[in-house]
Amino acid sequence: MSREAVESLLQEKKLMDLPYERILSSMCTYPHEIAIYAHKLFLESNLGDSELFPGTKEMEEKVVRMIGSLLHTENAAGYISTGGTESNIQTIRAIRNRRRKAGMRDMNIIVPQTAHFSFEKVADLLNLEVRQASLDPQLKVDVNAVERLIDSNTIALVGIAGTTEFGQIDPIEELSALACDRDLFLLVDAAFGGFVIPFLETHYEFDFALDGVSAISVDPHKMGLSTLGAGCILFRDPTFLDELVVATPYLSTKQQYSLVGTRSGASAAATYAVLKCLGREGLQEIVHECMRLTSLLICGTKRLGIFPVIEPVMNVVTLKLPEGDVDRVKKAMEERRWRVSLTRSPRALRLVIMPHVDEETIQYFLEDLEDIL
Ligand code: 0PR
Repeated sequence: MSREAVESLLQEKKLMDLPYERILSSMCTYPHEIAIYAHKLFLESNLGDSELFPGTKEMEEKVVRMIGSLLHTENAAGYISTGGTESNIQTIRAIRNRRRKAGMRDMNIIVPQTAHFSFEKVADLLNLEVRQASLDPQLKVDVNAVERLIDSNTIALVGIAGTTEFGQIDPIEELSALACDRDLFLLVDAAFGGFVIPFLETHYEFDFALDGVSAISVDPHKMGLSTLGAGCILFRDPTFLDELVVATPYLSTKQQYSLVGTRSGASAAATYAVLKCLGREGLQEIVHECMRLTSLLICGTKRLGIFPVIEPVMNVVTLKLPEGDVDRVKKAMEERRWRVSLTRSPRALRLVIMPHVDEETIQYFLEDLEDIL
């Protein structure tokens, strides 16, 4: 095919994809303009053989340090993963490998019922039992339930700082105390919340400031406005990275700790660029605007007699609708070109107020919701 023909084919496919403007179901958004610039500039860079790309490697190291410092330790070791799923697999794999070396078998980990479905992949790939702890009425994990599930084969606890469905923060402080007390690894899955919680007006303890937190997963490709394919893994104890190492004898780089081999440096560069460009102040502004719009949305729905399942902690809103209405409202919204999602339990309408949402969008959405109801 000619170049022009391929281009028009691509344009045709692009038109089939939805623009983000009316998408309220996604934890992704348009990357920041500087992220797009950086991504293009480092398109061919491969962190899987990082000695060939020392500039990219340096940016990755700086990102790990910057995110570490945001999360209260500059000495954390880690790398830019492909996203939250790889981060969850790799952090749990590190502790699994360490315990396996010590002779442990039939290991289990304990996650909240609200854990992301990536933990199903963790269970399958790592041959671990993943036990689900029940929640309290505010949809945070019940720490007593976690404690009851611990046995001599438990190697790790997981707390979520920004649950996928409800945007809730588990009681990480209590989980941290429990992890210290029982000598367990604690992973905080802050894939979504890592770039939100530090900038909220309410203060939450959820990061390395707590002694029991062993590892944190944060995704720059969600609220960090980076390009897709940017997660970040951080271990408090750098020796956990050694548990993931394989030798790569014929490469210029002699070892690798990432799950994937060839690994795009573009999303690492994009993340570096956004952090440098926005800094904490810029990120805070974005979070504050998302939270302002979240409040506006909630005020509007309350006026319609629709109340949230929990008062939003971050920019995730879940709305209680009369039994039987949830599917009808979702379908009617989709007919009006909105994209919304549903939670599993309790069943509710779920909206994520990402940076691509503006005040006008909230108003149009509320008008359509009123009309449909
Ligand atoms: N941990 C948490 C708390 C998450 O919310 C997610 C993804 C992950 C881990 C896994 O991250 P990756 O998808 O980067 O591997 N949460 C979103 C979700 O499942 C991901 C998403 C984003 C899905 C945009 C759809 C979408 O349009 O809803």
